[in-house]
Amino acid sequence: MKTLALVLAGGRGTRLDILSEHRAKPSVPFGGKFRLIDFALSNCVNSGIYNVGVLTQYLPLSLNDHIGIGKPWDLDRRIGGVTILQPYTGKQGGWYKGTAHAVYQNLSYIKSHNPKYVVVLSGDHVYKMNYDEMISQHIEKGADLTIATQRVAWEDAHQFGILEPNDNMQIVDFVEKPEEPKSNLASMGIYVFTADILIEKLKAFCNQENSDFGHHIIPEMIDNNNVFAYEYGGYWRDVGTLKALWEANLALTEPLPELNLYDSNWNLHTRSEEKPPVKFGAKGQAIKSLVSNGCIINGVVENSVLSPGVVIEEGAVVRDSVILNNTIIKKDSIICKCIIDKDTVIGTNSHIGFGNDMTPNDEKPELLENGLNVIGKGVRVPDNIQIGRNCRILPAVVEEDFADKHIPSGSTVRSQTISSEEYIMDLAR
Ligand code: ADQ
Ligand code: ADP
Repeated sequence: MKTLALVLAGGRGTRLDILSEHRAKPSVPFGGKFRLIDFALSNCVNSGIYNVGVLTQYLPLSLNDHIGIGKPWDLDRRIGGVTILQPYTGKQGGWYKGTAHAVYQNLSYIKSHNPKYVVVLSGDHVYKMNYDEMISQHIEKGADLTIATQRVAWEDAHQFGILEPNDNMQIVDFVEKPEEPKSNLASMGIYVFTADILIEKLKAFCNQENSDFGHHIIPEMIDNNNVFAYEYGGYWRDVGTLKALWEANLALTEPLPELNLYDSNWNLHTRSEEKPPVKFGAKGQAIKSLVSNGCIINGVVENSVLSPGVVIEEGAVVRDSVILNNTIIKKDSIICKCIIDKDTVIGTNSHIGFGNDMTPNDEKPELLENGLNVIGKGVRVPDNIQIGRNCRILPAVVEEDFADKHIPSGSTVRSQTISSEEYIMDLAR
């Protein structure tokens, strides 16, 4: 039985705001040392699937760099292994439009593997899953397409493909992102296709650049083929919003989180940088937190997730926050409920997440209304600044907005990014 996995990694992830502005959503960091795509790739190898194509599109630089030749996932193989599939720009090609169109553009890659089954996955979901069990059900039911499903909260149901199976789990109805959902059984965007049928369907849709699985292929197949639901009861999150990303990260600090990263039967592989061990100073402490390699902790960290190379200086306090690689929190600063992107420096004696004013963000009220602040990559926040809640601090060429020492809740401000020389000097201090 030969299975090929195709990981859709081209999404823009607009609701992750500045975190996905310079990187594709699948390469957004997660859980300290990982990136979102590590889940799909690790699930593949943990399910025994060693032929994996990753379809990229939007800002693939950090994704390409991360995946490389696939060594951390044991996918660096002479035959098979991982292949990064960029959109063609040739005569018939162009940028991928819909998801099915993206797969269609790689028909020759699919055919070259001559698979019996094709598993189509999203590169930006957080979950552990053994695809083998789903493929077994697919074979057992004589399915042409099997869709993994999970119950979601009713208020979120409109964001998903919603389906209805009969008693035999055959899907009789499917609506992509319905305005008024009739059920809360959602498609997880994980599909097992019988390869011949997938190829036949893709060819039939070749003229539609916007063709995607949810809007076109699935409804058509429900009318004309055997499409079954596979019920998945385990942990699964589409961390599509800043709030969902923050919550899923912080959930990892619980004593027994739903997602166990320490399960030796299911290893989550990633490309790790060589960094020295975490170092705690005389007054350094971390409570209920994940602290990655290369961090230096001289202040206090509580209920937070720190990526590699983060420095917390003496007197600084970090609470309920996600801090990405190589960020420096300088002396006596207080950080509450923030997501801070990589290579950022927070000046001395500044307070981010100040007070209880919950005014939603002026530019993105729907994204920041629960008190969370987000700070972009490479931003330098000066000393002695107070920043309220629901604020966005964006990287900018020219520092504009820190004339005032107090940034009220709900603001969007721009701050100069630090130059690499300045940053290295900071590190050396
Ligand atoms: P969405 O995730 O909203 O819903 P879509 O935007 O089509 O659907 O993205 C699916 C995946 O493909 C994402 O991982 C995205 O990053 C990637 N992607 C999108 N366009 C791409 C392109 N042109 N090239 C490469 N990759 C691309 C889907 C289903 C729903 C289901 C949810 C579950 O359509 O039915 O409920 O997933 O999260
Ligand atoms: P991310 O913020 O997603 O982690 P990285 O810092 O890993 O991105 O960068 C991804 C890739 O992009 C690396 O190969 C890095 O060298 C390259 N890169 C990052 N910033 C720049 C830049 N300003 N110009 C050119 N290449 C860059």
